[in-house]
Amino acid sequence: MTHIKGCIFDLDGVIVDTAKYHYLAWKRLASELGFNFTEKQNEKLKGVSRMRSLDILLEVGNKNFDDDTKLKLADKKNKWYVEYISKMDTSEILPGVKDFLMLLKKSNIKISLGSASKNSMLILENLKLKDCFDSIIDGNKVSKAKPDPEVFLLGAKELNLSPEECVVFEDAEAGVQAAKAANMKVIGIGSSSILHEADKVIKGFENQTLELIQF
Ligand code: B16
Ligand code: MG
Repeated sequence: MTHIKGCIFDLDGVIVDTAKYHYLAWKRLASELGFNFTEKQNEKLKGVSRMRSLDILLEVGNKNFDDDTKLKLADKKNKWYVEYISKMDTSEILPGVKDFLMLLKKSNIKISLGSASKNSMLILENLKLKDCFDSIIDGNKVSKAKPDPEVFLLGAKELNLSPEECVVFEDAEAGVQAAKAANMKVIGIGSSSILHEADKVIKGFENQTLELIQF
């Protein structure tokens, strides 16, 4: 039996549903560039870095730009996205998440964030969850995007734990692969048909107990 001493949480899609705000901002950019962007196409951007997301969007619209223009476009999208997430509050924390974090704290299990988002800090502050975390690893601290394990390995390191002592909570396929590459247990949040590589898959944190992190 593996004794889990640390939990590493992805942010978007696990703690909060920011995908809808990313979608609104990318859709606005697409519309400015003269093409439509559907919610289904937005699925491909989940868990993916900002610049890779832009590349996927531009592929959809069949558009090509030089690197400098691409940086400006990503920046524009981010400004709109930040406008949306600035209005977030604690009511947007996904059901059961706060209670589960409290349960981990009470049980002396260490907690880290492992997110690709460079806006993680602003989101955690608005959700009033920053103090729950012993370590926060976000898109500003890593150079390699998921499925590279860097974000989760850094999390374990900051918690002073070995990867084998940690479990990752992820909603995206690339994130599940990153956790596996880090040699960690992984619990998928969402559908088991998409997250089939995860050790367990749950719909959400409502009514979960410590049994969840027993393997
Ligand atoms: P930003 P996660 C990811 O967060 C999102 O799922 C993904 O859609 C987004 O492109 C990425 O963060 C970068 O976000 O533009 O705010 O830096 O799921 O790893 O918490
Ligand atoms: Mg995610």
